[in-house]
Amino acid sequence: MQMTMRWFGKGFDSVTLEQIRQVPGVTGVITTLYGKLPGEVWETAEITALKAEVEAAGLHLAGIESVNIHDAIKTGAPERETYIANYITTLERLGQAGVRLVCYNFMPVFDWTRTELARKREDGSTTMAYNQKALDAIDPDAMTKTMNAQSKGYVMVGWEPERLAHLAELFAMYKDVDGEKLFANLTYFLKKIMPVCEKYGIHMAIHPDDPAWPVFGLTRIINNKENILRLMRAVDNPLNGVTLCTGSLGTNPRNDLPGIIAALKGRIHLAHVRNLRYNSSDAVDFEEAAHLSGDGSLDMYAIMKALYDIGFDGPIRPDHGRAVWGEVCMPGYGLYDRAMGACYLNGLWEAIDKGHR
Ligand code: CS2
Ligand code: MN
Repeated sequence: MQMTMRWFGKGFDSVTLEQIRQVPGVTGVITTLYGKLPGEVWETAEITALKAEVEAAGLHLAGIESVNIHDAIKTGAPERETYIANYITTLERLGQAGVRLVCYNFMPVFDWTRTELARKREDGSTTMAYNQKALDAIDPDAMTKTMNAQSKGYVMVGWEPERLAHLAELFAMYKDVDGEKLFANLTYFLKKIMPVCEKYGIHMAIHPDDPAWPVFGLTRIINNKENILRLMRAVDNPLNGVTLCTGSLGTNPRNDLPGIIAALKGRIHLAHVRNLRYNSSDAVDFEEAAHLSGDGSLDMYAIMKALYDIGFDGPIRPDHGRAVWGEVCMPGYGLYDRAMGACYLNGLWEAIDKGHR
């Protein structure tokens, strides 16, 4: 595996490439052109500049997270053909620049959803948290406003104000989109892009839904072993793979993470490894814990061992971190806690590896 960290780009991220370079064992970044809206074509010059910037800092551009999918593709609207063509152009340009990994998600309207961005923990750190009762008590509009109000001025992943300004229209677009339709639209899209992926060896890695159940009545389909395997079979090409995000799949305590990893051998192209703490057995309330197993509900050793056992050799990144030591950063994406996470995951991997010799 290759240990990486996510970086949002200069002007968007509070963390610098120079800081990431100094985290022991981190050799690459997972990055994106953060200002791009879903559906926009990426320019070759912007892609090559991004790559050059990362490499000048002594790091490797390990993959793009994300090239986001336009809602017309997700809903199967007639304009999807234009947006699929745009997506193919972007993939073509990424492929020409040597990019071989692209993460994306297929969640309707909202990306990940939390009801709190800075819940205070007993050690004084703050973290993102979810409470189903709190979610049920508000409407999507209020949710968008509170998310953006708590984001300390940072534009958060998947919560672009430009797009969410049209919330009512977005919800109307998804009115008749049930799980089956969404699945059909996803496979339609994947089949169309597979030729360009084949041409350049681009590994597509779908990010699971977070949380792993419908929110605000919008369906969610990438949320358990069965559904993910169904997608792997529907487009049975090794380039159609997944981002194994433990914090997203792990929101559902019934998801057996090591079992899911074993079942996806050969199809995991990127791993997001982070811990969660369930504050109730049915995950009605959970918070994002430190990466350490002992701080949360997930067994991080078992997760890393399962990745090791399938011979995973792609990029891993710590995922959301807490805000610690007074750091001012985008919620979930400060330097300190994620750097601790990277060191811990590297330590687990070293121990597992040495135990095998
Ligand atoms: C999130 C997502 O859990 C995560 O990694 O921060 O926003 C994720 O980057 C996207 O869903 C991937 O498209
Ligand atoms: Mn993730």
